Amino acid sequence: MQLTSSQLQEFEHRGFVFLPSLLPAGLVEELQATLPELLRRKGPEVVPEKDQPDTARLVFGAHHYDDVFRKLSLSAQLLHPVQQLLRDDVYLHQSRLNPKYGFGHGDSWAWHQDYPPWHTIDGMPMPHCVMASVFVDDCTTVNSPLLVLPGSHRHGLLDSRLHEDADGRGYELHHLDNPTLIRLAGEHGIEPLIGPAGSVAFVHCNLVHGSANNVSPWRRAIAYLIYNAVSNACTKTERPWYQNERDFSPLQPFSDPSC
Ligand SMILES: O=C(O)CCC(=O)C(=O)O
Repeated sequence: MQLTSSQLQEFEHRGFVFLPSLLPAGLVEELQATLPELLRRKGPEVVPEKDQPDTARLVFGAHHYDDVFRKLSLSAQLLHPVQQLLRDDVYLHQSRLNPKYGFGHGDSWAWHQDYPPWHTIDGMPMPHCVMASVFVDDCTTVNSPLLVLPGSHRHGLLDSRLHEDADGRGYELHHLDNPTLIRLAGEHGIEPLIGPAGSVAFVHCNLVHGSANNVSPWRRAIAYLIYNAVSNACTKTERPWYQNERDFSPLQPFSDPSC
């Protein structure tokens, strides 16, 4: 799987490139089958929804302890485009699964960029990092899709403030203020990323994104795999292994031809 030159240009210009139904159906079925056990997992790598201790909001690091996620993280469908976009060998800085349950249990995500905590806490030198957003479930207009501001990555690192709950919930999230959101949304618009399970959006780490509370009856799980260029390896170790990978060895695609 190689991106075309127009897809590479699209990534430069819009900050993401969306590939519908990229993954083989078999791998998507395996991901869906392994999800319930992952979502029952207990430990510091599982962050619950606020005021819902038994509902996972985020499951970090599944590629370390789940075979299907490990296979996904090494699939050529993800690795080759990311290597092309970053023009380098890559390692996986972080993976996280956001199940985004229905019936209002999957809470919203305020507008933010992902790069600030990686830069300030993990010591990632440059925004030379791509988030492969893998649709584990169908993402539609009604089950709270990921919303992006196309082209917003070109503003670089924006002023944002750390959410007051961030420390207590095991991850760090910087929120954009409303005047900045109004300005950027006016300039770039807002797009939902929608498509069937197995679709993948390759997203620049400075692209502004967020999502609403999922009040539909349908779960909307997305696995985010954060690939960093080996030449851009992180320099700090304050956060644990499941948020800030210590092994910077270049990843090689899994040899199974079905992946
Ligand atoms: O999955 C979502 O709805 C948003 C997640 C998000 O913004 C993030 O994990 O940075």
